[in-house]
Amino acid sequence: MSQAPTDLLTGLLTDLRAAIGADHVLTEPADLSTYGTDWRGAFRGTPLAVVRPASTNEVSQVVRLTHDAGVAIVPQGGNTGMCGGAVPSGDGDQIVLSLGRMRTIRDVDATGATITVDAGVVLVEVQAAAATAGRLFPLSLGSEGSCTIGGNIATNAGGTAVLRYGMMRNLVLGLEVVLPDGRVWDGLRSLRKDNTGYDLTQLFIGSEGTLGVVTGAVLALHPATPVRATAWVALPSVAAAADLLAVLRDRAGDRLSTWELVSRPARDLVVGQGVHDPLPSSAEWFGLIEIAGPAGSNVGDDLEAALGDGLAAGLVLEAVVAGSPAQRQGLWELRERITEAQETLGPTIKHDVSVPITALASLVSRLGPALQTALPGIRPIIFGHVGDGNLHYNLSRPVDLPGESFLARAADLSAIVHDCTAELAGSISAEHGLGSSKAASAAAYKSEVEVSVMRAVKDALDPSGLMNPGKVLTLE
Ligand code: FAD
Ligand code: 2HG
Ligand code: ZN
Repeated sequence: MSQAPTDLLTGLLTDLRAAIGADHVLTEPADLSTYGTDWRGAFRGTPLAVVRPASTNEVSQVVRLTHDAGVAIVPQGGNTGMCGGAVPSGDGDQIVLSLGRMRTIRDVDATGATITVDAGVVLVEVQAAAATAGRLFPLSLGSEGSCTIGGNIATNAGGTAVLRYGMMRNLVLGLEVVLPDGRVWDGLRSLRKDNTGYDLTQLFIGSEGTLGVVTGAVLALHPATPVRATAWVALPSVAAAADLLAVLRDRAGDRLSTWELVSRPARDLVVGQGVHDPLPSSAEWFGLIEIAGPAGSNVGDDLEAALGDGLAAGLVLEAVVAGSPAQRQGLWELRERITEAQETLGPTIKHDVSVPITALASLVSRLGPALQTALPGIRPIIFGHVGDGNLHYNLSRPVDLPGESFLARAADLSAIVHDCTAELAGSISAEHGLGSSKAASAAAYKSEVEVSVMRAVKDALDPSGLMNPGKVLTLE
């Protein structure tokens, strides 16, 4: 429900229309509902308005006007986030600032191996521009057709190539940011080395829109890897998946780009929805391996040797290797379709945890019985980036339990997952961030010292608390 705008808010909307054009200040209920709801419908808010500036200068004007009016801003990219970070509160008093009109690729430098883009450019467009220049932008996510570079930066996104290239923070060289008072920080440097004090670029990465609005970025490109060898394997256990990482690395070195884990219920779910299963094994665990290299490289030999070692050591039960691009695509679908497939089981209680790789098996073996005891019939759909020690331990309701009753149990079920993760020296958010849904939990698992330093940083940059309030840090 929308609040009746006061004179101040009416004046603000008039000023915003003058700054960026009336067509780009949205107040129709249908627009407010679209921008106020995340892609799953799991988080719903009510924006006061949605603003769609087209340039850094316009973003700066918008932020200055809202700051002066004391109105909070919620930056939004593709709205594909998992934790409600881009969704405003339900009070009708926050403005969603969409970067959707900032879609320019400003520069591609194949020699310097950089690309400079607006924050609203969609990830797949950056990948394509890099490929056209004979380079690779390696960030790879299931949402790459809709998520934006600004969102990837704000969440420090991970994905399926982290074990080779690192997370988004390893791929960003420089940033342009509109600060909470409207000033523009131009840090669009393409330097590989720059030790001139505190690293502001890294500070903004992963800050989920709570310290400023990212408007542009210089990203690092990598050599293209057109030759790929891809396998789908059946595994005896999670411990074997962790051990196989060392075998894969021994054979492929840094050419190993993907090592993903899929549980049997997750595999069965996507296969049940029509994805071809080339390995109808009754194993409990499966994995997707990809090794990639430049033209002329023998990644196929590396993969074959690694699979041979894995089979001999009992770490792999069976394997199938893609023989064509279409088959490769089919294997990737077994992994990438899980998120969407799980939504058909009712509401999902998501967990994005990481532990040291050697503790993965322990995490899984402890959580299974604990969750079944807490809620008999609960259906864990487990998958993730095993090479990074990162599992998505997602929960679906027992078949006979209504979705709402299941969601009412979210706090105690998540506490089981998060407590166990913490006992194993892990993190309760490996790659999705905290948003609004995990801010309180994160504070509970961090030391007072760490939380107070984070608050000090927030207060220094955003003393009025108007930049995405209630995300990352709880409201006090
Ligand atoms: P949004 O959802 O719009 O926003 C996310 C956060 O960033 C919010 O806090 C928002 O306020 C802030 N923000 C957005 N743009 C800006 C900006 N320009 N300046 C400042 N703050 C901003 N994530 C992974 O890490 N790994 C995965 O493998 C992965 N796979 C996914 C698969 C699917 C099918 C889906 C739906 C999501 C997946 N995600 C994954 C989550 C999500 O796609 C990423 O978090 C992505 O980085 C979010 O980008 P976005 O543009 O959609 O951001
Ligand atoms: C993935 O790895 C994403 O596919 C999505 O991070 C995870 O659905 C999820 O929880
Ligand atoms: Zn993931």
